[in-house]
Amino acid sequence: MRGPLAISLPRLRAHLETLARFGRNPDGKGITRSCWSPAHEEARAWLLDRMKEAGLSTWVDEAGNTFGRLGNGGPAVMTGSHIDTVPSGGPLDGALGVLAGLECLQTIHESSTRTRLPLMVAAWSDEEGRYAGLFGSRAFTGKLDVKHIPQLRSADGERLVDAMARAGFNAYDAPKARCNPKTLAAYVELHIEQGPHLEAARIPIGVVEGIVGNRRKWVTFTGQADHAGTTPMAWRRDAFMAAAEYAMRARQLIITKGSGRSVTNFGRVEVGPGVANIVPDRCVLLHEMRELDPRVLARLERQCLALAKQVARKWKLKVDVEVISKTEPARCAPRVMRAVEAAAAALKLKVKHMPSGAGHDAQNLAAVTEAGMLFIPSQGGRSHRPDEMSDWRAIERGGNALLHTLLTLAG
Ligand code: HGY
Ligand code: MN
Ligand code: MN
Repeated sequence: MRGPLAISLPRLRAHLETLARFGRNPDGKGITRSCWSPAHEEARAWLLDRMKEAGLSTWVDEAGNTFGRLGNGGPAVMTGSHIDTVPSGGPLDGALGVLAGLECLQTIHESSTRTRLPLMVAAWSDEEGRYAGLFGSRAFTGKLDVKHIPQLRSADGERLVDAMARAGFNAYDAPKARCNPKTLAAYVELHIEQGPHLEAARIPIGVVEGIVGNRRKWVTFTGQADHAGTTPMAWRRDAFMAAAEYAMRARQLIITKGSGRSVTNFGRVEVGPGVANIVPDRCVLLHEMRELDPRVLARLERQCLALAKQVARKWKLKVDVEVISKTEPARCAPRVMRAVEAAAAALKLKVKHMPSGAGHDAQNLAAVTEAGMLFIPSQGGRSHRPDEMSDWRAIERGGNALLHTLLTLAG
């Protein structure tokens, strides 16, 4: 008597280890596979070959999203994640969801298991937002504002239009990737937790209840260059000092006035002219804040804008706040959460219901179909760093829980 349908961990492990080689840093530590980069495009070509080998029909849309499909007729049950990484990232963030999804569809195909609805797996472009957060799923769900496209650029100034052209895409065509929601029945994404809670609770599967929203901005303080030796301290209109005060006070505001779960980060600071003996006249902060409750997020955004203006007035200088990307919080669909619970129960795996402090493409898919996520534990809660990893047993459990969730949703 055969047990329940199960994925092939050896095959999934081989695919994860192969994908991890695309964009491996020269020192062997960490992976840098930014979207549209040569390493990313080689990885995309490799993924398309694996999808074809698995018996899927494949295509790439105008926003650079890569799809594999099993079966036709009727709205599809979709899974997926992303194959782009942060700089010096790990082997599982995104890759797990794409390759476990592929493994599930291949297992279903090879076992000739017939589902009522077709199945799809997607690799969404630029999830990590080197140019704009969750770019591919934003375009697919009709949330891409085409007038923003010319300004979208990486933190080191490369325009999205140029990066996409280099990979053979026309950025201005990206909005054509918008889907017809009627072609979708549900979306479920497997991802590493990227935090410590599942491992601490010794629970193998996380059922995600909601995904935080995010506000990402450039905050630029413009003061006045002066001689760093002769200018009296009280006269200085020091852009760096204003930015430093803003950063510390914004962090305090988000901790004390947020929901208690609200978080904020300053991932990059640029100071100009950038020499020892000139008082800085320009300081640019890359500032993001995250929160599950949309009202709290909107309030924190307003309060931080008011704080920036207040600090600029105090230091007698200008401030400019430019929105890079806005992603709304999303609640996961009860039907998808129940399907994850049923799959875990069938596999005798305990579950923990939890929010996601990381952003994910699922929060965009939630705008067009019933969407949800399941997590597996991250070793030490580590992610967005070279030593991001999960146990292979945890990966196998996650892959099988995804498989049975898809079978439940696809009937
Ligand atoms: O930043 C995030 O939350 C995700 O890893 N892109
Ligand atoms: Mn991710
Ligand atoms: Mn990530």
